[in-house]
Amino acid sequence: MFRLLLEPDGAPGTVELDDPVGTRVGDPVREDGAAVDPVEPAQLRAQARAVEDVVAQDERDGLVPDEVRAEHERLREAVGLVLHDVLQAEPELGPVAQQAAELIDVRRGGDDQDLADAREHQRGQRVVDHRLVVDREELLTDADGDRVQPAPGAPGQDDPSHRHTITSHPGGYGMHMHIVVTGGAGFIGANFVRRTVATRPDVRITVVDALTYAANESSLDGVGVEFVKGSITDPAVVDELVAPADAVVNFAADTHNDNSLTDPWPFLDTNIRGTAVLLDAVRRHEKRLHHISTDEVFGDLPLGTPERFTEETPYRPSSPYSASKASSDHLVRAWVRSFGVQATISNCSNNYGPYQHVEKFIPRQITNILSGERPKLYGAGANVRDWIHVDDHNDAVWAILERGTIGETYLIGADGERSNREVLALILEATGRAPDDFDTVPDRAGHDLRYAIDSSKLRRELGWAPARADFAAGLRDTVDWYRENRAWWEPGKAGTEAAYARRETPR
Ligand code: NAD
Ligand code: TDX
Repeated sequence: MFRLLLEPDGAPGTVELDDPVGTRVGDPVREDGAAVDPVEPAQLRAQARAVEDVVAQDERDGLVPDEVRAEHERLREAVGLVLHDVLQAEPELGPVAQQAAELIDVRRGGDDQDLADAREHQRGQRVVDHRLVVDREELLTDADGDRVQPAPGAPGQDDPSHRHTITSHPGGYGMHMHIVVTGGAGFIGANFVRRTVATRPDVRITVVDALTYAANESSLDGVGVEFVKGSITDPAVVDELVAPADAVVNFAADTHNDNSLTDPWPFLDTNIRGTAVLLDAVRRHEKRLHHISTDEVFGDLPLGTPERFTEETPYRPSSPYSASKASSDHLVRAWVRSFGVQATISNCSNNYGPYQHVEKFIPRQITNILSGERPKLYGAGANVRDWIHVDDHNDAVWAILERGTIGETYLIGADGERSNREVLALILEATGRAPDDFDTVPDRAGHDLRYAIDSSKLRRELGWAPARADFAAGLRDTVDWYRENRAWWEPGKAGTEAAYARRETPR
């Protein structure tokens, strides 16, 4: 058991420890190693409150969960600074504060009035959606029966040497790592959250998502994570979320090339300014950032050559979308070099899998067929994309988070080059349609010809390899998922197709 002695402004004070832990600790020292004035602990002791008292007070005050967690973080930092190697004290602190947070979650229930109350309490317009803060056990019985088993020997599990290490250095996380996932209600982000929750029970996740048209809150149904509706362009929201976290994984972006040709401005705002706001926060709070980017920053490659993108390929983006993603990558590198921000970048090829918006190529064609419409191929369908299953992408993100070198970029790809015509042929086959049962529509302006990723650095240095490299099998699973989850995609389908019809109907 220990007792925290805090200075009134929340600065690290000191700690009293009972034996036997106490005998392992020398005199209290400050963060810089200097001895604490012996008079100070006595003064601090006079003002001190026990941890239980602090938590009980929080409960009485009805603090919203993030405020409790901020307090928890403050207490934890106070302990961590003084006692770098006796963090076994932390598990006692964690559950106490966590239980208080959960209690308050439960007490607040989930009706609209509670949400309105929560809004009043939130600084910076934060909205905590308590409907998503549910028992973590639920996630292990995935609604689809598609339970993902913990990977054997996954870092941070059953590894006593990591159990109590709390640090913002890669490879050193372990129990209680707390990550902020931006864009977690979108396609890749939601898959990342679901997979992380299912395979890494000791990682705590806070999702922040602006819930643009591209988001689908129901992608996180049954997943026990804190959900915050907010924009990465809002410094107050971002600052408050980053402060208590260990790391940020930035999936949030405006992502559809076709939309960026119609209206580029939201792309510049979220993808560029939003990334800058995140960088500013992780710099201030000295937190780890992993920035998710795309292979489209490299422009395109000629058809029919063996050439592939590498980490050294110069940037040559074609569309407003890819130019905004390229800008965001440059900002990350600048913050790493100029300010020592602890960041990594990954550039991935085209993802496919469940929970992808029906505006994107593969889900659009599948859901057209499932709605009795014909698939729509741009131009002659000769353009080549390098497909990767979303789970393989997200496993690579974890490899980089845990083992990546700060300041480095990693390309993620699964050697999945296929022309759009070839992909459509597989979809038609999987749905029992004739090979010619599709329409061709006017081509995309500035349409990139071919993307191809050389991911050998990631494989060599971090030991990652795609587990779902059989594209045809992954595509069949994806067709099945859309077939079985009509309620997920049907509400947005007609609106998406109406917008496409305006663009694709020759005038
Ligand atoms: P998506 O469009 O499905 O999801 C993006 C999410 O970000 C949405 O939930 C949206 O509401 C949210 N968002 C948008 N603006 C926001 C803001 N200002 N603040 C907070 N949240 C905001 O996109 P996706 O396909 O899941 O892509 C995720 C990331 O991966 C993006 O950065 C994208 O550039 C990158 N990427 C995607 C692919 C792909 O094939 N889909 C490939 C490589 C890289
Ligand atoms: O109806 C269609 N018909 C068609 O032929 C659509 C929607 C697309 N296409 C073609 C255009 C592309 O060559 O299919 C290919 C894939 O198109 P999208 O799904 O729009 O993806 P793409 O433009 O390649 O970009 C995707 O991969 C990289 C993501 O949307 C980006 O966010 C990611 O960065």
